[in-house]
Amino acid sequence: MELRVPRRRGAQEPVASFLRDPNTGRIYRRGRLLGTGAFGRCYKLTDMSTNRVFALKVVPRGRLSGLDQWGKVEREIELHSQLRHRNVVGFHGHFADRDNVYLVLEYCSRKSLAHVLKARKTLTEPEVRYYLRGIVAGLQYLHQQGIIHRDLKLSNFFITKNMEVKVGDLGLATKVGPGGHCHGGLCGTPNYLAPEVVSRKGHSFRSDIWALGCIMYTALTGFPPFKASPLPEMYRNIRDAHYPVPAHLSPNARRLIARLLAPNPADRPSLDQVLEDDFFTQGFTPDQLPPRSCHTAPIFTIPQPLDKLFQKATQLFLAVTQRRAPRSFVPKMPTAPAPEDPLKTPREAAKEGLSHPPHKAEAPEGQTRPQVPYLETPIHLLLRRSLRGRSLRGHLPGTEESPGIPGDGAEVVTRLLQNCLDFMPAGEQDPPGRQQPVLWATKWVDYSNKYGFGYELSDGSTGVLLRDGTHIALQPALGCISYSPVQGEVVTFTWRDIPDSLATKVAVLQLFTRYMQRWLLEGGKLPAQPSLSPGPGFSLLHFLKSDQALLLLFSNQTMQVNFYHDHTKLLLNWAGEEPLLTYIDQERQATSHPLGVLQRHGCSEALRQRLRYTLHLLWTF
Ligand code: 9ZP
Repeated sequence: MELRVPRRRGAQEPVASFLRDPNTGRIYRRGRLLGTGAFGRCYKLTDMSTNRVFALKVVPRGRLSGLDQWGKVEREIELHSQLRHRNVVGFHGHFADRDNVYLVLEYCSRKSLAHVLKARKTLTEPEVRYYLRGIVAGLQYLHQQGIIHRDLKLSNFFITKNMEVKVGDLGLATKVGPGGHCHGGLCGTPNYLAPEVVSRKGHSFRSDIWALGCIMYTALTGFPPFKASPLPEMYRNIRDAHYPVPAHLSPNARRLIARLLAPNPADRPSLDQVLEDDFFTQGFTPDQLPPRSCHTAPIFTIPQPLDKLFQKATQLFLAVTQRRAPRSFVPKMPTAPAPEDPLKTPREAAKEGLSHPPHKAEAPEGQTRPQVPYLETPIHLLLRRSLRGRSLRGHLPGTEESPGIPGDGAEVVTRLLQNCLDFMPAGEQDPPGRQQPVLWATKWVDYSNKYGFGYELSDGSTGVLLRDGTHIALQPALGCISYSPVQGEVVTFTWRDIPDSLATKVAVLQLFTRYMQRWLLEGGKLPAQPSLSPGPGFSLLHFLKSDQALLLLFSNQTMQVNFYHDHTKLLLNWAGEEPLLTYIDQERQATSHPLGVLQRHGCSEALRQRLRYTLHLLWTF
């Protein structure tokens, strides 16, 4: 016999598995429960005709019995349905049935910033800048529309699959007139009450700015600035902006928090001023965050002293490129080695300059865990960046609008690999290979959003593909610096005759070199091979990063692909006339095969997959 338990009054009706929006005729399939808010439950939702996924907010009509409550949902719908901004959760429709009102909202698969903070405890300053930049952009938009959010908190910032942050839940939001104040009652319990709200003087745009201060504080310290109990004491602390200041925050972070948490709303910065604050302008903000940073501390943190060096180098770099360079500025670089002694050993270098102990890279393979920005940039951005560089400039018919394979090596490499794969038999094992020394990049640093992409080769030489598309390399074996202003042209200098106009670029090269020598571990066990040193014309032409691999293409038509997830690598070198493919496996064992042998014999699935992915990357050039 089935026992039927009578439903409590006010308890929620189950939500149907399929829902039809009578206005559009769309049919949705309800997915799993995402969570429950004060208003009701939220589910994953799939549009059956398009397979697009949404987040569904279900507000039970039982809860809306009061006119007031009904008005609130209506207002949320009216406000939210008018909005469209990349940093505000998208509103995709609403409908109702006998039991519920349904809001179809943008689905954010990485949950909210509250979830991130719970997993991470605290966030780093670059991450906080990244998230705040998005939140401020969304908030600027809301404020421009005359909307005060009134309930900004970490759990209302949702994160999409590609790590974009979206301001959501406009349940307590209100639209104000030109005066900018609203004295209307505030139902619900906003999280971060501003002093003027506690004192019942009304909520203004600047009350949202106060909440930003609380959010920034919480993200950096792991706890809110004003604790919940006892309540009267908390209110007093809020009115006095009296909160503990943790010593570990940077002075810039502390100063911005203090500005945001000014007791007098008029003293708080505007959103524009927030972005102009030293906290943003003097610190590194990633263009993108890797998804793993949702649960694991990021690996891109720049050790502070190095960051300072780079800041200094930026100023010098800009000074030179804007032709306002002081004539002798290299000695002013605080810890750069003197020009006549540029190549100190890592140990010597470690003795000077940076005062903190070297960060132990915990990467299983040592390298390829750069502590400098590790930006998983979408391919199209990299492509543009790469095209913006010198590789196509003035040499090839391709333009930014018509990419195609650049004819500078990528074309040759692409054809070779394509042929090899096309004609390879379906063998399942690699042919017997040989252990052969090859030249490869053992370390790399992507700081291309500011300076360039730096690398160290197995012969100990280093190079930087600079942001402006030029290339500079330090070749100790040849005792020279080579500078390549455009692809195919190279000038070499000894330390004595470096022209003033190149001093800043040399300084940047030195910084990269020192950084790689001191902070990065070798990416494999292949012995260094000074005998394989490339000639002075050698340079990095392109780098391309996808979410799975890094591809490097050099001027002598050699190529390297590093696969992040298992640290395996593919190298394509030339042994005389013969293209040689080297595979570095998870055990860091390098095995080389002439490409022709692979083509005739076939290869293992592991190698085949990597070749296919490499081709896929090459085709995106
Ligand atoms: N939560 C665990 C506690 C069970 C989740 O796993 C989870 C997963 C989500 O996506 C995979 C998710 C939320 C929680 N995503 C999401 N939630 C939203 C949302 C978009 N995406 N919103 C869009 N506008 N408002 C928000 C809001 C309501 C739909 N939410 C969440 C708030 C509480 C639960 C859902």
